[in-house]
Amino acid sequence: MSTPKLEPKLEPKLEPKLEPKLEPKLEPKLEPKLEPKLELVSHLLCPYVQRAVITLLEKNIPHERTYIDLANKPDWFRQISPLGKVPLLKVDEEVLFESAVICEYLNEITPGSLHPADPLQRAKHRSWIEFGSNILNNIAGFYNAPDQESFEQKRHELTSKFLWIEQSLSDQGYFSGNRFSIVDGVYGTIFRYFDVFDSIKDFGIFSNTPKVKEWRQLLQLRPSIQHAVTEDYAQRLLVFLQQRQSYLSMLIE
Ligand SMILES: N[C@@H](CCC(=O)N[C@@H](CS)C(=O)NCC(=O)O)C(=O)O
Repeated sequence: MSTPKLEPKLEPKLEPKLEPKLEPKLEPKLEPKLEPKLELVSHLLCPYVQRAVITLLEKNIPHERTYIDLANKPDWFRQISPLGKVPLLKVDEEVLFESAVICEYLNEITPGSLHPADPLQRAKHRSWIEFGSNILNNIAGFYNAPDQESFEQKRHELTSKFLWIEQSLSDQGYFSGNRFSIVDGVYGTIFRYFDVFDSIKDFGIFSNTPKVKEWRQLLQLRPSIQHAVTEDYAQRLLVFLQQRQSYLSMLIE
C-alpha cells in the first residue's frame, strides 16, 4: 500500500498588505508675506489726517506721508480722490478714503485693537467719533465767524458740545477707561485747536467741564498725538487763522 504523498502544506502566501500609495503631501509654497506699502496723502493742518497718523503711530505701522496743498490740488491727487479730500491711504495700488474707514482698516490689519471689544461699546465710540467731526464743523464756524454776534453763537455751540462730552467721559483717564482708543485720538486733534485759541484769549469753553479739562491734559502727553503734526503746527495754524479775516482773526495780535 502506497502512502499518499504528502504535499507540503503550504502556508497561504501572505502578500504584504499594500498601503494605498500616498503622494507626498505638497505644502503650498509659502511666499514671505509682504506688508502692503502704505502711503498717507496728507495736509499739514488737517485734523482728519491726524486721526490716521495717530492710528499709524499707535500701531507702529511703517508708512510714508505725502503732503499736498489743498488750495492747489495736484492732478494725480484729483485722479485718485473721489471726494477731493484728504486723508487718502494708498495701499499698494488701492486707494482708501474717509478717515474713519482708514483708521478702522489700519486697526484691523495689525495686532491689538484701538476699539473696545464689546460691540455696543465699540458702536458708542464710533458715535462719539462722529460727534467729534461735528465739533470740527463748529470749530470752523468759530474761526470763520465774521462778526461778534455769530462768533458768540459758535462759542456757545462749542461750549454745549463739550458739556455733552463731560457727561459721557469715564472717570479713569481715557474716554472709556484706562486704555487709549481711536476716539481719544480724535479728541486729541480737536483739543490741539484750543491750544492755539487759548494763546489768543481765554474763551471759557471748558469752564464747566472739569473732566474734559483733565482728559485734554492727559491727551496732550500722548506721543502719538504730539507727533501727529509737524513741529511748526501751532505757528501754521495761527497764520491760517489770521488769514480768515474773521472776528477771531481780529483778536490775534
Ligand atoms: N469726512 C472726511 C473729511 C475730510 C476733510 O474734510 N478733509 C479736508 C481737509 S481737513 C479736505 O480735504 N478738504 C478738501 C478741500 O479743502 O478742498 C474724513 O473723515 O476723511
